[in-house]
Amino acid sequence: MLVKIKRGWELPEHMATPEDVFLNRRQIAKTIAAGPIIAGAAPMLLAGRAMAAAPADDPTAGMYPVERNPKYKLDRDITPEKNATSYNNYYEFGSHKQISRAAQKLKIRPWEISIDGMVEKEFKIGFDDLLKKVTLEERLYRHRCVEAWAMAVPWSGFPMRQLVELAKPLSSAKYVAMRTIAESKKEMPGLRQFWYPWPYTEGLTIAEATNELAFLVTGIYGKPVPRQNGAPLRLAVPWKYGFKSIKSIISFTFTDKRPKTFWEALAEKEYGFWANVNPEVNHPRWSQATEWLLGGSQRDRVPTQLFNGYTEFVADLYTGLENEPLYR
Ligand SMILES: Nc1nc2c(c(=O)[nH]1)N[C@H]1C(S)=C(S)[C@@H](COP(=O)(O)O)O[C@H]1N2
Ligand SMILES: [Mo]
Repeated sequence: MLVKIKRGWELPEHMATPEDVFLNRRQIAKTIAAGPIIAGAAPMLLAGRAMAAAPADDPTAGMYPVERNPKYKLDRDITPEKNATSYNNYYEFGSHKQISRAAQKLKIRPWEISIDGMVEKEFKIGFDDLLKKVTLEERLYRHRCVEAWAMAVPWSGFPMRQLVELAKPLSSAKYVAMRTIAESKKEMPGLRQFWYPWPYTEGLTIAEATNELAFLVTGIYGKPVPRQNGAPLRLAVPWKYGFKSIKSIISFTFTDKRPKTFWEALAEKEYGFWANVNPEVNHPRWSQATEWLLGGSQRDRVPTQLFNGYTEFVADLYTGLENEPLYR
């Protein structure tokens, strides 16, 4: 049934080459009958319509900026804030990139997070109470979308390991599954696209979740993370394709079964559980050898790196798993 649908989830195919991006943008503009037709260097033009990155109503605004952890270094400039906060993937608000305005409808308080499944004792915790139990820091991370665009941003947040420690998983738990809020079609019009397997879910092995790089994000550019980037709590796993970095998380479920993720449920031959970045393993429909940087031109390509440049941190997570499809 999904195979026949020529919308939403097929768009990444067209995003792969500059020519197709251009064509496809015109299609999108027509399809959604909204906004100007965006040509050429789309991200730069879009900058003019960028949303403010720090919602004035965010009760955590006073907590930022937090101290930068100097351990995580970039090999490229930080992406301009206006680009990272106005060119987004967040399908709950629409299957295109210009969702930042629509995302302002998301209600981010109260925000209750459920810790459940194979843990010593299941519990729920409000986001603001969770913040009192963790230590925030800033990290500069690269981000590589499976569609071949990339950015480099200063995230604020805390190591996911801290959340796993609070959760106290049983030793039999092997994975942690995460879920995005999907409560209101009014707030999230993308939920009306019934052919997607809502809610958006993702998962990691416990070993991945406790790797030092796995980071739970609460801020960006020294401010609370805005809704379009996944407020109030989203994941950043920079060695994996961007779709693993699930936004607006409401639950962490510990389990001994590998969770089926949103993109896997949609197109398992194209988007798998592991989704580690590898320039030598192409997507079935496009090359992963290079990427373009938000804020720049789609014609200026830079080489993609194995594990998005984070091999030293994560390579040992995958020994013994060589027969798994680790790179999609
Ligand atoms: N809930 C949810 N999380 C999501 C997505 C989404 O559509 N819904 N898109 C993913 C993809 S494909 C990418 S590349 C990143 C984009 O994050 P950004 O908009 O902050 O750059 O979010 C990921 N997390
Ligand atoms: Mo992505």
